[in-house]
Amino acid sequence: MTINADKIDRQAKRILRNNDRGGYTVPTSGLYPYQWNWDSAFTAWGLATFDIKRAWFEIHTLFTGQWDNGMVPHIIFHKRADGYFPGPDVWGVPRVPHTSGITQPPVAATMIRAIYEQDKRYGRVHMELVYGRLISWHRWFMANRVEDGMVAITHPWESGRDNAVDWDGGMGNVDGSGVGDYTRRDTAHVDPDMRPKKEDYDRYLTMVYYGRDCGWDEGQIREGSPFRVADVGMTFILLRACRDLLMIAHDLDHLTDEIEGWIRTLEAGVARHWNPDGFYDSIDLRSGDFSGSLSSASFLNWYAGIENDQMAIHLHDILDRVEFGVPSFDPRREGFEPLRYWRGPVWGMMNALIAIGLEEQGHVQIAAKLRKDTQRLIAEHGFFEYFSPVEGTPAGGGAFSWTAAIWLTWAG
Ligand code: 9WN
Repeated sequence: MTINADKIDRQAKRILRNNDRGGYTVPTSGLYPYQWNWDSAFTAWGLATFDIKRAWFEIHTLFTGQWDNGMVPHIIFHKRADGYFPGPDVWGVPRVPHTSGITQPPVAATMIRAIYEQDKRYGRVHMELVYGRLISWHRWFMANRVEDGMVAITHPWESGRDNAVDWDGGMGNVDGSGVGDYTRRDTAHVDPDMRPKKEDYDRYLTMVYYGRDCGWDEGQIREGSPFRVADVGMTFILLRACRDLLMIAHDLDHLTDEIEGWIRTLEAGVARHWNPDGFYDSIDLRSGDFSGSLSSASFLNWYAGIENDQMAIHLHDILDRVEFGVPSFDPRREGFEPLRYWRGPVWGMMNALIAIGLEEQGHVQIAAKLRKDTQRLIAEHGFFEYFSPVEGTPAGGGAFSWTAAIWLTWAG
């Protein structure tokens, strides 16, 4: 198939414009009608390819959601919108703009650095404004979430990989039976077979109610929460983000000791994520057990600046078995579901992060393959939320912002 890159570029830009709600961009119209944290960071990176002013605006609106303790929430509910559950009333966070009570993978420093480096003259003042915001967010992570150098999550939604196999053990401790009646909205927009199951949702809500009943107090949640898992994806992403923040600090002539300390701590944590079965893995902090899940997040080691030969062997083996990049769960394992959300499908932005890391570490051929795979998926099927890594079947929401953004920045 010949790819008409100009036409697809125009479509990608149109998607970002259409998903603009005035200063912030929704992941996709209908299914996700608010500003999501890591979606917004990817989107800003995409916007920067054609409208740098709007890209910085996206970043500033994201930080209007930042809590006084530094946490940047996973959803900012700027305006009332129907069609998504749980909304601001359920989270019960007493601030405006309303937000959720949990965070999401901190790709922001990395995306912001890319935007800044694209036009430093224009970006300098924005970078100076945002720098302190990033520092406080990372400091919040280090103080509240880093245990033995690994980043703990308190809810699967924080990982950005909602129903990944990584959380099965930890979610087994959560009793979802008392959650009562509620109406999901996601399954009204997309095929329920491509979304988390009802028993997953019952537990997600139980954990939202738990956090709300703790008044979102980090200490209380750390002590009592039934779900606390060291997320290998979060550890890699925060480590990478700290490295980018360090570069920004040098550029702005800020002190760097604190960030250098964070990097050392997280590097030590990466070693603890090594499952003796031979791959990077998440760990249930309540039981101490590894999740036993080789996922796309396991392959973020290069993105975090960490070389590993065994991971390279796994990567080649897995890519030989599927057509379109890195699946969200190991296709060699029972339980691989090519169309169920984070239990098998391939996500364009995960391919992008993995490939960026691989290329930086000199694995240029495999990085180029991931890019080509992603390019084909988008060119042949459109800007979907995710795809089957086996057939390329598009799934989830369409006209998706981060898929458009990675087309403009990396895949296209
Ligand atoms: C819950 C918006 C978000 C992404 C996540 C993805 C999905 C939400 C949901 O959509 O999560 O946050 O309702 O399923 O898993 O990565 O940020 O695109």
